[in-house]
Amino acid sequence: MIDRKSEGDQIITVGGFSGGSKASLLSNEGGLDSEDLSMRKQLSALASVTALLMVTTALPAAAAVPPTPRITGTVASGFQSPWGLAILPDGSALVSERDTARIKHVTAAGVVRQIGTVPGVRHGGEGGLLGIAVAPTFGTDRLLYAYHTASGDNRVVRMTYNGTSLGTPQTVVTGIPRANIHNGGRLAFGPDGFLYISTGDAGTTSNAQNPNSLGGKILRVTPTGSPAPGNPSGTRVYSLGHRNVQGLAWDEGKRLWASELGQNTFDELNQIRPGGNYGWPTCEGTCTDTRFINPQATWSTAQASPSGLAFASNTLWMAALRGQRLWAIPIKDGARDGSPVASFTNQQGRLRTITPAADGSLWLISETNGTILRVVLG
Ligand SMILES: [Ca+2]
Repeated sequence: MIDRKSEGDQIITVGGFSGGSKASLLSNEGGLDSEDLSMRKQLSALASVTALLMVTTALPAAAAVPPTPRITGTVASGFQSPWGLAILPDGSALVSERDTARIKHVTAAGVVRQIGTVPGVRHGGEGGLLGIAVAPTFGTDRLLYAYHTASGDNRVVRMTYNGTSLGTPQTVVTGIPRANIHNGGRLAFGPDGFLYISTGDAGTTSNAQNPNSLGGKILRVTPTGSPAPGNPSGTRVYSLGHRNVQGLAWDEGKRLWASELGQNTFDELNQIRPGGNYGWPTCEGTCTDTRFINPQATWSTAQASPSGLAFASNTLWMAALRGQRLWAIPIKDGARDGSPVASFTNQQGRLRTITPAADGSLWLISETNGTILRVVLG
């Protein structure tokens, strides 16, 4: 079957719960007839119950409850297909627009100004200008990194931002598989100073297990794009067996977490270990194959279809596209520490990105509304 479940752009309501933390029945977005659909629902229900029992029994006795997020205002609006959000040292931010290839500057007070267009971007489907990241050395080198779809691949480029405009891009990593779907696209510098890149399988599921493909991976590279020292295989690959990772965040113990879009059944939140194999395409969600690392949490694709991820207050905050909600997942010592809690369900449209801002709040992008919202915890 051709997989048309990508970021949940097609919505078919066939059941499922509207909220809460339990895995539930889910829709698929292919062209199955009702009989197939019914069978699939039953199978999915069985799988969901099994997965729920597995994760529930693994929880500690005194599970944490995450703080309650509140939207206290709109930082800025008027964006078209906003995707990436990077905070500059002065507390202002840069925003990338997927479809237009534009990058905009947003002051802490919310004043928006276009600073340039990234050349060579080829928007189509889920591809285009995706994640951006400010170099940890920005104060001296003024470098901005961007992940984008080009004519023949997905790639990472870097360019200067001198406070007024963008310089000419240099390539950092090329040859990441591209397609209309599953382009990955998140960029983040880790606490180790290296650049982490989330990729997708680009619709070719075998990419995820192929060590020679950059698709279906989390990559870890130096600021110039070479394999980072200490990578598990000496290549750029840091972890493999991913379908489409679009969220990266580190917790207080400098452990990496990633959100991943599932196919028809389970989206995933994973704690990422170097060299870890996360199972795709053999496994979607939790399974019993000991070669693979199971997710810390799963959701139906109707409840999540997750993109951006951020860490604050012992909690991971996961922006959901099709789910149109913000998930809070309490974590402790590298594991989930309670049930995920949903907020803002169906109130702000598709949520693309969430990032800790300089003012202590979280800035949350609504793709649907073209806005950045200010979220305060507690
Ligand atoms: Ca997996």
